[in-house]
Amino acid sequence: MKILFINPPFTRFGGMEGQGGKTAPLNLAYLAAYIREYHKPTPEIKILDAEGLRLSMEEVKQHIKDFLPDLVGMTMPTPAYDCVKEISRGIKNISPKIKIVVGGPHPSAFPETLIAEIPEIDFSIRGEGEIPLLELIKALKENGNLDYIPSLSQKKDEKVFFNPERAFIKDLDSIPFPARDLLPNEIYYTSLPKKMGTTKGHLVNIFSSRGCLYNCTYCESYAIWERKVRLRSAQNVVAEIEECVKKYGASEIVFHDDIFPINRERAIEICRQMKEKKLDIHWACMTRVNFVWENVMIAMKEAGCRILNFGFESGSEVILKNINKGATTEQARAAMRICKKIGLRTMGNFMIGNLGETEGTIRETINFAKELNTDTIGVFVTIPYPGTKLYEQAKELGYLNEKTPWKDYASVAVSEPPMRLPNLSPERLRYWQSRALREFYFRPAYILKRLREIRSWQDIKNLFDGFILFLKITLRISK
Ligand code: B12
Repeated sequence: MKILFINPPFTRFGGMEGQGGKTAPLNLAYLAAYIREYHKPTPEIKILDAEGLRLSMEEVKQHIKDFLPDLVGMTMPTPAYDCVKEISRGIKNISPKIKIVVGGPHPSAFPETLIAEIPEIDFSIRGEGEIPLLELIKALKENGNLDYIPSLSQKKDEKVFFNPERAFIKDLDSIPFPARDLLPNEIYYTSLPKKMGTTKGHLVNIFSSRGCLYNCTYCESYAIWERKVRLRSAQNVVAEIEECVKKYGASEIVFHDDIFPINRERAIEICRQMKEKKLDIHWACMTRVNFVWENVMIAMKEAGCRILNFGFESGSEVILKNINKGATTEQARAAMRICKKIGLRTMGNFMIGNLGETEGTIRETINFAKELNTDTIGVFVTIPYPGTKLYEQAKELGYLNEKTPWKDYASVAVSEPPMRLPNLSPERLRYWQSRALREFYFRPAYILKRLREIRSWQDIKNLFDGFILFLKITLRISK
């Protein structure tokens, strides 16, 4: 059996790029590794990172023709909708025998309707994909019954049948490390505050856990993982880092967990083992303002952590409550005091255009961003992703713009914003987004601070790259 996993090239297909940088599609690499380990005989598997390689639709179709797989698996964030549809049509034109399965955020939000909307797609899988995909492959091979496969949507007599049962892997250590040998590793890099102080080697992304404990209204984590967190053991995580360093020449790592130090003891233990193994890497991770402890942060810095990425979201307590953030501005201030004391660089993310937003609360957010004075910031217009509470709220209030194509559910600038607040026009939101970035970055004290940090040509180049990214984003916004 031949399986081709595709990361659809949606940013080239009319979608909007994120904040720069290129990240490996670890979801597909996890699925590939799991099938390789647990399906015998081992199928022939390829991953086409068409998004990372910026392939054209023609190039994607050519790859499919050349490999002629039995099954194509595509990951599908919402903005990739049209792109996945087009690829699916292409596949069935090449050969109607090739089966197509999709998974990821959009199919997880619409398990009962998606495969009816796009007739070329045979199956979709909601949430964690490893177990259902393995079962699907086995059943397809044996012409078996698909009805018992958890999380699977299939078509019968032109109707969609969705099995709501779920199958989460209990022990994350039982999942093999992602199949990085199937990825074009040399193309991945980070746009995080350039960068983490290293210039050699490659960027590698890692997940040390799955899921999140919180219920932020704008986040789709629940639809994919439910409200539970599963952790890999420190030993398992460090073994993967070691593999990345030794086998793939990694010198920079980004942990993509929702909250890396979710468990203090485990975070400290990961750091201890990283130091013990003398892994010469710099790394970044995401955390929450109420998950910043001085002893943990010191251990993280000593183990090579350079950047902490925060979702502060808003400077208004009212908005923080509205989005159910479960954190306060005071906690954010306290977290920043610790980071500054220890000397960890910080990146702050903010949203504007949430329910209840006014020009007054946006002003609070801009002032708050300047007060926190992180090393860099990102400011995004809120998008109500399907599968989130916010999507339901926006729909109920009549704020959802039905005309917005799925490709515009992307974080930078959008032509037809998916959510229209009665008191803030899209133009006004874009104005404030651009203004927030300008006010933050054009402060003389900030510019001086960045100039003072210059130590090498690489630093000058990094600063220049950062400036170009800033121009790209603000010009796009003000279009
Ligand atoms: C880290 C992260 C990123 C990273 C890495 C993304 C990546 N693809 O790995 C970066 C910063 C690059 C990123 C970019 C974007 N992200 Co992001 N990201 C996340 C985050 C925080 C974690 C993702 C994660 O846990 N991955 C771990 C892997 C193992 O899980 P997974 O990707 O979900 O895959 C599992 C299942 O979904 C399923 N599955 C996935 N694909 C497939 C395919 C098949 C065939 C099958 C069977 C199963 C399957 O099986 C996998 C293994 O169990 C989530 C929030 C969250 N907590 O989930 C948001 C999230 C996924 N991102 C989101 C968005 C919007 C984006 C962007 C579109 C932003 C933009 N540019 O505008 C891009 C899309 C990039 C892309 N090609 O996927 C949204 C998606 C919402 C939506 N409906 O589309 C999320 C849910 C956050 C949110 N707002 O709620 N993101």
